Amino acid sequence: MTRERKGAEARSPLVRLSKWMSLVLRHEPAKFGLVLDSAGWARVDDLLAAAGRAGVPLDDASLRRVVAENDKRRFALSDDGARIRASQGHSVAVALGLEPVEPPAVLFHGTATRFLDSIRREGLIPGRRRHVHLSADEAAAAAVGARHGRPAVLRVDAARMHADGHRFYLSANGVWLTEAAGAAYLAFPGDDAT
Ligand code: HQG
Repeated sequence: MTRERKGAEARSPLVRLSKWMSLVLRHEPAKFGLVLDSAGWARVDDLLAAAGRAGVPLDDASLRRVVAENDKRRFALSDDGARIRASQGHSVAVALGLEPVEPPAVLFHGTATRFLDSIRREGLIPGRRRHVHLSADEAAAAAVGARHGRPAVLRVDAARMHADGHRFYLSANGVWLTEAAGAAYLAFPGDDAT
């Protein structure tokens, strides 16, 4: 994504609302006076009230547009439409209630080249989030890596991790999640793939 395009996106009102919703529903509910339940759900009415207090122009219609139109489908509504949560990406402690599922044989993780030495030593760790985020799609992983700097895409031997007992989860918006991935399961750019 070019700098210009990124700037244009950041200026779009719905993107700005989505970023605020991510901040509140993934990272800082308490700062905005919001309480999430243990699975990460907030009452829509409470989120709208929190927005009002924060001076964020979020109303019921724009919230539902963000949910429906968000590029990565980051948010989900409960069946009755009364509650909302982020589908993944939390730093606050939530139990999303996802069932472990068998992953594709190979998954990808996008990162920045400056993290590679550390990842070779420690493997992939979740940092401030609850999970390591992986993608079935190499190009999508490259885009995630590019957010952090010069992108590098790692191949994750998900089949072997799964065989070794590591659990994988698929978020409602298609992101693969696992707790950590040891360096032995990773192939780095330039490694011999054979
Ligand atoms: C790196 C986006 C040093 C890791 C995306 C990443 C994703 C290490 C950074 C979601 C490391 C954490 C998450 C180690 C991992 N040493 N660095 N041992 N292990 N790292 O933002 O995966 O747009 O928390 O490679 O689509 O970049 O927000 O994680 O570079 O699904 O909806 O530490 O965010 O979704 O960065 O991105 P992040 P991420 P949204």
